[in-house]
Amino acid sequence: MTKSRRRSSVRIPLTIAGSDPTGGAGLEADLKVFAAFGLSGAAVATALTEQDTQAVHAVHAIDAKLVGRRLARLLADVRVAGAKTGLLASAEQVKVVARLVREHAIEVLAVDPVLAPTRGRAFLDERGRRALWRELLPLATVFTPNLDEAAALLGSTHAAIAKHPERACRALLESGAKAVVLKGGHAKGKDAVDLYADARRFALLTLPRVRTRPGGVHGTGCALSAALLALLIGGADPADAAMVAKRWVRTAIEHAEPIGSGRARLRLA
Ligand code: PXL
Repeated sequence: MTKSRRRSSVRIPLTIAGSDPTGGAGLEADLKVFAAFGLSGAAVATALTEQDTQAVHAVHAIDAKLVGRRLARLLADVRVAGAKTGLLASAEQVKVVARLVREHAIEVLAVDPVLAPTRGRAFLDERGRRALWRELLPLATVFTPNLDEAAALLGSTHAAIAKHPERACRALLESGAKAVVLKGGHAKGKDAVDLYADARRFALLTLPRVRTRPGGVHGTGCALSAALLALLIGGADPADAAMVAKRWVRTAIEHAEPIGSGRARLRLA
């Protein structure tokens, strides 16, 4: 019996990301963000994190072959409207995800280059970063590094990126990604400023800095890229989507709730 792929009109966003038991980041958070935008998502896990609200204590990568098989079976049957990647735990994982994104011609791809948690060991090593640059970023509709991630990808420093964010964006676009949102592109002052760039334009994404809860909040990066994906799937212009997603995450930060002894969890739903 041949299986015919469903041609459903339901728009399904896919997250390829790590699992966070606190529900504040990773695929658990992504699915909530999709739901908040009216979309019912699919998810393929790349790693099981041991974490609480204080820190990521350990990361257990899922075998890249298994990630590939789960993704391949899903994509052979279900047509997804777009995908985002979050935590990828090895060069092999990056490569298999890139191959399947290519083979299935996934046109909308948001890459959150999650290289390290705020507290805990790096998720992706140097080989993995090179694979991300060479294989996954050329397929990206948009990618969303913070200053540290941009510095790691460019072999530069946080300070140098912060000093010349436009130059950094141009260098980041050389990966082949269609657009970049450099988070914290202008880090100081009363405003939270990110920088959007694509081949034609730069846009400053400026909002008054929100007062976060003491101890900080967890999951903003995941929420931003999931919201971006949801908006891009809906056909939004990427620069507009970046600003709308940023505003949405700001509101989620304003309503963040403490759920444990450490960082507060964004209000995603
Ligand atoms: O915020 C980055 C991130 C992404 N994905 C998972 C995480 C974290 C940070 O802790 O645990 C699964």
